[in-house]
Amino acid sequence: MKISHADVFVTSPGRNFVTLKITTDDGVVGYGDATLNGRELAVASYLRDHVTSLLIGRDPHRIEDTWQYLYRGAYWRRGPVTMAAIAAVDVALWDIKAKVAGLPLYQLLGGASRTGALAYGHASGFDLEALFDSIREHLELGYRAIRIQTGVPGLDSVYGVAASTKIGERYDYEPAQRSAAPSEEQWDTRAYLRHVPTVFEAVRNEFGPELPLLHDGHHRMTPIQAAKLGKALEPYDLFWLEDCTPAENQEALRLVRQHTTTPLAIGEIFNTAFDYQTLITEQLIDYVRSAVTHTGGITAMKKLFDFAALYQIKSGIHGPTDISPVGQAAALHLDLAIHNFGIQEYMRHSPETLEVFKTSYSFTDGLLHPGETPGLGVEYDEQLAEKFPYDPAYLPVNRLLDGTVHDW
Ligand code: CS2
Ligand code: MG
Repeated sequence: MKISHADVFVTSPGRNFVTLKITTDDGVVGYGDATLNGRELAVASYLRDHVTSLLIGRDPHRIEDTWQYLYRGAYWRRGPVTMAAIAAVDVALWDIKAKVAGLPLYQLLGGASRTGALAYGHASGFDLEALFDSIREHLELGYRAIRIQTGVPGLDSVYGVAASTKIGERYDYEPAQRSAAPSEEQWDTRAYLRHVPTVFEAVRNEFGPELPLLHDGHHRMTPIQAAKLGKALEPYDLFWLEDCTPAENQEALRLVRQHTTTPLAIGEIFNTAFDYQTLITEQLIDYVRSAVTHTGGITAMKKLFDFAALYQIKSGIHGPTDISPVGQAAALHLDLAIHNFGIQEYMRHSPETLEVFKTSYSFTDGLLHPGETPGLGVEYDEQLAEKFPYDPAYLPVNRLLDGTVHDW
């Protein structure tokens, strides 16, 4: 069996996605997600101009060898563009291997360790009333764990707070304002730090102590600010506080960790296990947030989770709507199979996205399941995809009130 074709598709059914399709000489097709929000065409070019021709004629079953060939062979290692491209190849090859075996992919990863993957959804509202409506709507949909984001008094908009809280109306809300140039938002950390604990207090009073609650700090705090927030949130028993600091400086998490028992999750912008080396070996975090799409695919993620498991650190795979259904399906197969599963982010794609990508995963009583279709269980409708051409859209830029550019 040999790879005979490798094609890259860019489409925008609601938002932009990059998909790699690998076809074998006996007609088996595998898909991989190569979407990098706001930098989609860079990954498409990396694949088209530097990778697809190298795949032709290779044995699709040699997944580890192909991974090492692309990672080491390029000489230039790591980085989000490279690792998204490698991930797409890796996931497409796993899709092919599982289809040839006639098994859902999770069976090749060791089989199911659980009946389904606990998912969390994004509730948000600019004020408490809108937030409570959004939480209720998520509970009605069956979510058993909920991320909470709100507006901050004095700021006009905050990234991660939906323009409309009604699912279906404008659920696919990130970036908050999609435009050909990044929109600009304002930020005030002191106002945020004062406000967030009051929000969690109100949510606990309204919804009780049991519901697992999460919060995303989006890299906006310094270590001492993050320590302060983690400590202030302890009475509200968070499932996790995400991306409290820009964790390129892994050592910074020592300070946060010394001050708070609020569980910490980090890693959606990381792309290799090396980004976690100190965080994992010193047990400075509790959850690994990488996306399969941005961290080298299933091969690399399986190794990363096995490494994390040695330190009782669990998974919390990144699953926003800028991960395509192909990337989301890959995550669900891992979630079902690995022992140290923690939680899976599940934002739900728009109806247009789900017409182009036909999925076989399900969401029942708060649990996701990848389904029993051989392979990943996602089909890509090429003809329909062509009706949604690439639409430049960027994530926002954040500025402090004095105009200084800040993390968002
Ligand atoms: C967010 C993401 O899901 C999350 O936790 O941080 O929505 C993130 O902002 C986007 O994926 C960026 O592309
Ligand atoms: Mg996040």
